[in-house]
Amino acid sequence: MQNQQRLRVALQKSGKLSEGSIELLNKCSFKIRPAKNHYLVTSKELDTDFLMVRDDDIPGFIDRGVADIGIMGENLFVEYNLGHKDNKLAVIAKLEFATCRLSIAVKANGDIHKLSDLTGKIIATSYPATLSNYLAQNKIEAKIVVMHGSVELAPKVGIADAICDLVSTGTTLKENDLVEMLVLLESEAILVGHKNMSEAIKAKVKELVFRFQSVINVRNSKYIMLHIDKTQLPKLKELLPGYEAPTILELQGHPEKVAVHVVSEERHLWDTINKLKEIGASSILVMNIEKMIA
Ligand code: PRT
Ligand code: ZN
Repeated sequence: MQNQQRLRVALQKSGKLSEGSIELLNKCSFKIRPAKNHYLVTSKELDTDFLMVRDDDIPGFIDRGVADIGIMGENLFVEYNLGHKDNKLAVIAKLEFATCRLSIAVKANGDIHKLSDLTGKIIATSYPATLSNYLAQNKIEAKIVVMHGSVELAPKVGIADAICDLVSTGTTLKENDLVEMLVLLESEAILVGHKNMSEAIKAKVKELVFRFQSVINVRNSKYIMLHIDKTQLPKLKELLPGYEAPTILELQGHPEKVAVHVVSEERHLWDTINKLKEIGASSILVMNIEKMIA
């Protein structure tokens, strides 16, 4: 695609979003190799400039028109929206990585067990707007202490009675003798853009989203090839609900058998393979899929 205006994409330079963002873009042919002191990475693909910044700066970059689009956590998007009325941000696509949740957690053996117990307590968080909005909606009056990192430490050192922070596996909470009490929001990486883009930039973003979707659609799928007796085909279709009808090919010298190619969800892969063996499938090959264009 040839057009004059460069596409400016803000990415997290280093952190929980950067690896997933770069992996996704590289699968879409961008060939990004971030280096320590490189804050601007250029690509010939769609004539793109990548601005490598802290995630906290990404919404502001897009809002002020310094970047056209950017990848951020939904949690940050929500926080920015609440703190910046009339901003110019719009969600373009969900990217299905960096999933986590913003939760309130309390001391494992403490006296806070339910939302109403937070009345009059102190809660430490890096998400003050989201938390205060949630407390107001639930008519809870509590004090919010803003911290920009190590939030899990706050109850231990007596700064707060509870925390409101991101949780993924829950290991950090456990290590700090905290338990998750309630979830404020579920989050994943999202592609966000400026509400008013030129037609040239819109066309590039459309192409980028198409490429992202081709990768995301098959992220949890495998391409399975196997040999099987023709009489077992009805059972096989039950075991491998593919996106499309499976490809069935004759096997030379074995008129009773066929080769089957199918795209299938990875979720229960080993379980499925065992069931395939039970109905006599052989030469089972399982392959990764990079992209699938519908
Ligand atoms: O330096 P910079 O400002 O760019 O990075 P940062 O340190 O502010 O952010 P970073 O990289 O920690 O997170 C960026 C985004 O990744 C977040 O805004 C979320 O959208 C997403 N994300 C996904 C997470 C997590 N999972 C996550 N687990 N962000 C943070 N965490 C932290 C959490 O704060 C807690 O300290 O990991 C810890 C909990 O993890 P578990 O697995 O022990 O539960
Ligand atoms: Zn940050």
